[in-house]
Amino acid sequence: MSKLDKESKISLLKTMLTIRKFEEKVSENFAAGQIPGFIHLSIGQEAVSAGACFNLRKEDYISTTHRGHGQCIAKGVEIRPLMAEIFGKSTGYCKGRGGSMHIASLDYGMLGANGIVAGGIPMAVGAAFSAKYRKTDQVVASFFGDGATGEGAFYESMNIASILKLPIIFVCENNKWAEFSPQQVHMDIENVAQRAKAFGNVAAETIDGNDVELVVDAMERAIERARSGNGPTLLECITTRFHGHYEGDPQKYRPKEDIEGVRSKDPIVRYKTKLKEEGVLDDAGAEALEKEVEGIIEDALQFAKESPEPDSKELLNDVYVN
Ligand SMILES: Cc1ncc(C[n+]2csc(CCOP(=O)(O)OP(=O)(O)O)c2C)c(N)n1
Repeated sequence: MSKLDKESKISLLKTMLTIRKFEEKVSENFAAGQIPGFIHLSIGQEAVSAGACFNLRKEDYISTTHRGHGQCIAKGVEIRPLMAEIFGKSTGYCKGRGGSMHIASLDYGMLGANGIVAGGIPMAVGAAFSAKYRKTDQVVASFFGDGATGEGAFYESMNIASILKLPIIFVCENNKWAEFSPQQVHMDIENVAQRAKAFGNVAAETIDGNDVELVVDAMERAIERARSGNGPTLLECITTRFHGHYEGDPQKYRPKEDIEGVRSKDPIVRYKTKLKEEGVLDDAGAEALEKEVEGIIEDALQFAKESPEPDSKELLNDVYVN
């Protein structure tokens, strides 16, 4: 089990709270018509991002999906330009061109969110190859959903990573849904981790992804394996999507009990309770932490709202086709 000290535990809770409060604000503002484009939230899945990125270094790489705000935050990117990007403003990480689904911040090793399902996986393998070739000791974590494991890009990536023993961790956030299809409709096996067997040199684990310390532990093993040259791991984190596939999704396809039951699996409530039982945090400490996080999110929101729209004269800047 994890040997986390008090400071680390509070830091994990703070990361999860930051993701939750950030996304709740995004949800609110999207519903109010303040945010352009499509929004997919990871509310309920925060323990995967927070736990998986906890032991990554700033120079390590991640790639993520259309549901990637949590991983950006957990990797340490700044909250103001992240919020501004979602609002499509010129002060955003990609100057408002990327929006929610295409955030990248190379200074933090964040290679990109990706609207193409499984699209980030081969890019992560390329980064892992580069790290191995350059002998930089960097590792890469590539995040994707259970649905992405039906894509050819996933298999090609696993195969090449296995053959070349690349320093990569394939992190599957299995929330049991791919858009509007439950897992049993698109997979004839119980666990995504079983898919690793086809590749020889890929370690695999399935864990409760709503237990943040379990995620930290499993990632520690996977990072150690990757950094010591022993190759990739497929880490399947079972988790829960509280909201619909996209914001505004009425979820008519989803059984009522599934929607109503999700709150009982809240990874934040669970961790807060655990930390209180362990004496790491008391009520006043928890409240102060929440207030601090709310302040950070409120500041980012104001920054995003007050930031200018991109100038149409700059439309063709940073576009690399002719
Ligand atoms: C190549 C490709 N096929 C289909 C889609 C449409 N699409 C968007 S999200 C999604 C489901 C993804 O499910 P999963 O990988 O489990 O991620 P989750 O949404 O559960 O986080 C699909 C099929 C797409 N964006 N890209």
